[in-house]
Amino acid sequence: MSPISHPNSHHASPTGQQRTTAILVTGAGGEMGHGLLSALNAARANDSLVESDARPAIIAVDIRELAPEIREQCDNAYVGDICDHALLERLLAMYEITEIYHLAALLSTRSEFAPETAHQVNVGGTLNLLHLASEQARSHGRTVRFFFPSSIAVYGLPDLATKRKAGAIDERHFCDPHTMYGCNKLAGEHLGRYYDHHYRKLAKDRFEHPVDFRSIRFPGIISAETMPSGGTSDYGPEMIHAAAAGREYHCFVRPDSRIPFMTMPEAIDATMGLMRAPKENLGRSVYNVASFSPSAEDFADLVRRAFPKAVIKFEPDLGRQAIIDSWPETCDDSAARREWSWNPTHSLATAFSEYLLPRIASRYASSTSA
Ligand code: AKB
Repeated sequence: MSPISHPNSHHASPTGQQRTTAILVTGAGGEMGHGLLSALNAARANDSLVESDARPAIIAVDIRELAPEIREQCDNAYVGDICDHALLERLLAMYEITEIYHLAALLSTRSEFAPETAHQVNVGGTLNLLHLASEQARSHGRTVRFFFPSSIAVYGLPDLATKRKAGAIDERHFCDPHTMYGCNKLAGEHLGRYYDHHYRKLAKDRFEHPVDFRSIRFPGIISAETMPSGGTSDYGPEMIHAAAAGREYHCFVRPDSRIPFMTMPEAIDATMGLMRAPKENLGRSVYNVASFSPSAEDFADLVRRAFPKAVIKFEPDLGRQAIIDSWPETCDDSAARREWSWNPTHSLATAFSEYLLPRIASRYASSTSA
């Protein structure tokens, strides 16, 4: 798929003579892209972005055309596949990329229907981006800071009794994923650590630390603005959005199912917090973050209270239920709190009262009134 560049009027497209300093966001059109691009533009506006003497361009790559409200937050956008080497070579020629936010991935449920494709995209694509970063570092002589969104899917609890007994899991335990997506995310973490600390270990012309790799194992994420697709934690956001839109919701997990969640603004804050942290403060490459761990019934109770006409039926899908039962009830995020001052914004109650309900109501009010 050939890349299509849409240079914004206020940022000249790169000239052949020089390379524009840039921040690259892959999968920009996905669940996190919307919020992350807003945060990156805000950080650029107040010059808090490090590693560049000029204000960097923000460029995006996605397999589909970006929606207008996302496209307008980028200086250039390319429609293409992160597995397309020709596309990545062109980006290498046109830009001096100083940071990469690699959001492009197939999520856990979708990956179970096409596991080999998931591996190609989730691991092959990540390897391509890490290689791009290392080539960039060698060509402009500076380490490229690389954000990799990992997931609680890297954890694999063997059964419900162990899950309930384990409580809050830290980054070193139960890393035995039951899904291809979890295997892919764990592989991505290891590849990132390799490029950061061990890349081309025996090469005579070795460039030390081409990549400054940083990763967060995200829980389920709930956005008031976007709907996830293809995830197994999607029952949380799906339930709330269905009630707001006046649709009956058939929940694919049991009422007692419990995993960690956070709001999208918290996920973006965590991403920016880790990426802005001084490297010397970081004792690891991969971090847990946690906010609240409700049961599906807890969600349903709050949804029914907010939307009294909501119809929510629990009809567990045994396969998706088994995935949720293998994920932890909650995660120990003490390393993130200690090393880069991570701190969640919400409890489940304030996530509803202060973020989800006000924002979702206006979203569906405007769409129903349109
Ligand atoms: C999924 O459900 O696959 C993702 C995740 C928890 O990483 N939202």
